[in-house]
Amino acid sequence: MTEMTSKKAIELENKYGAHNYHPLPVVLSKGEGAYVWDVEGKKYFDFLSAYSAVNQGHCHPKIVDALVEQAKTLTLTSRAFYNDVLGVYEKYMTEYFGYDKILPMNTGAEGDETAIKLCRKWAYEKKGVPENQAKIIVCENNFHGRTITVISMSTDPDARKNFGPFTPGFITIPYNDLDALETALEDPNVAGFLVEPIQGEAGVFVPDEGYIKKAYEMCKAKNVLFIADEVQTGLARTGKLLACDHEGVHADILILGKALSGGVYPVSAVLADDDIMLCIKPGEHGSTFGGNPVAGKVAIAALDVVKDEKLAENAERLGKIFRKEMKKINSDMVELVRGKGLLNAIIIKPKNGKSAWDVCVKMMENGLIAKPTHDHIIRFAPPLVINEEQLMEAVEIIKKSILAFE
Ligand code: IF1
Repeated sequence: MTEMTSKKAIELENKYGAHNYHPLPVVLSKGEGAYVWDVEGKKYFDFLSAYSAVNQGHCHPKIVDALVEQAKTLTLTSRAFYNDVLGVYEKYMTEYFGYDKILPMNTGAEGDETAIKLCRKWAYEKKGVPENQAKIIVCENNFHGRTITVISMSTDPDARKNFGPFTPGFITIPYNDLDALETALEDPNVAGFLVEPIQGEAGVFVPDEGYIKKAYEMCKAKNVLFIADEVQTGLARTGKLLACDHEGVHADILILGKALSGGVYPVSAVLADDDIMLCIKPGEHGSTFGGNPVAGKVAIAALDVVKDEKLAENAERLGKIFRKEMKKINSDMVELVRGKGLLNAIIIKPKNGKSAWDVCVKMMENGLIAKPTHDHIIRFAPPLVINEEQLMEAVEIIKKSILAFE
């Protein structure tokens, strides 16, 4: 095979792949820890972490070893039969997060879909909501995935345009607005409140202190399920194991994904206690790959790493340093810095026609990759294994890149 080049790789994708993304013009071919390398061998800090899927760092040896070992032994049985990994994985997960049961799936969107089905089932069979009348409250500017029902909850025109008709049964309220939640909770047919503890895609929108706790309490008072989508904020990203842990909230339904596998395999999970989880009976939900032996072994290794390497503590400590350094940048392009742990973002005010995209291209040239969201926001989310020395080196690259536009 002739030598692969970045140019050739981009041409191949343009010619043979759907155009459903607009990637930064960098072609990656190797990853290790906080670093990735492009086809030509140039090294970069990865400050996106595949949208928080590689919290444990690229190709973590312990997780890759678990993948390889199980892949050589038994990859998939389907759930038509038992296997010797799933029960062990389920016990590990329920003890790790403090729930009676787990429903294993593959992608984050499948996790959200599963949570919606569980919530509706519980509403009809336990809360007594009339058939087909269950409603779930969601927030404006949410991101929960790309399936038809999930985009039915979205307020983003790009996510919805010409994909209708949409799934009914969702009430949309402003994020971080307890009065709006209180009003929406007056509807007796409300079954659940599905919320991101921090809105990632919206631009790392951190709600007011106490919002999640108060929202949880208001839901409990109305016998409404509090459903936390921690696909992006979970697994140490915000400085605690779960973002809900910052406020001591134990969601009725917890949705995990992304870093549940350390980025080596699609693994997602929904956790709940028996009174909710046992509403789904045999044959009422499932997935070919959900809970497969490889996923189980990979997830156990990925969660061991989170605990053994104290990733939450590292994210908490280095996140504070990162935000302090970002606020020191002497440029009016930096309008705002916000985040929690190592999930951060800066709002870029365009200058001389230069935007967040131009800053990202400049950072790429300087050895750090990140991507804008919603035009003017740059999300910074390095792998949580990054150390202080690496972080400070990355901070210098970010500063230099922004000041290049002065
Ligand atoms: C893309 C965004 C982030 C998520 C939350 C569920 C899912 C996601 C909170 C669905 C997935 C990914 C999807 C990915 C880019 C990325 C993303 F920009 F799309 F919105 F992170 F912010 N809940 N987010 O963030 O999980 O089905 O993808 O496994 O679509 O390009 P998934």
